Amino acid sequence: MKLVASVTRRLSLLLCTVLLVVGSFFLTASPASAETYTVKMGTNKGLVFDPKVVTVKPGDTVKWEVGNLPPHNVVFDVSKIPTQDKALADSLSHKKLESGGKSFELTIPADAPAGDYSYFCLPHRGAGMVGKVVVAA
Ligand SMILES: [Cu+2]
Repeated sequence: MKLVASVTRRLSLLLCTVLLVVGSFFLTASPASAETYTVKMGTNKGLVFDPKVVTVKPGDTVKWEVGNLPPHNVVFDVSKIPTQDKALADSLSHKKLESGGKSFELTIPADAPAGDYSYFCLPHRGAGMVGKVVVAA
């Protein structure tokens, strides 16, 4: 009887382990996992977007965080996006100037054409505060 109880205990432990492993697989393998990329606006490197270039897929999100030397914003350059579509550039842009501690996000539209999307910070463009979102196919 002692042996049966021991085997039953071991089997139930094994079953629990299998259920946990299989369950964790479903938790981590979330469907087509969209990513969020964070870009710092103004760092101890000065008036920069850091990182300067992020490569994303449609459905991913870019989060811009105001760092040093605010205010900052993000204006997509209509002449430097794949379709030169002013409405698209405007819809992607965050023209409101944001002060320290603020952040804002952009989810790349599912139908965004692949290519390079260059942007700048309006008050600091002349100082070289420019960045790029590369939308991969
Ligand atoms: Cu700026």
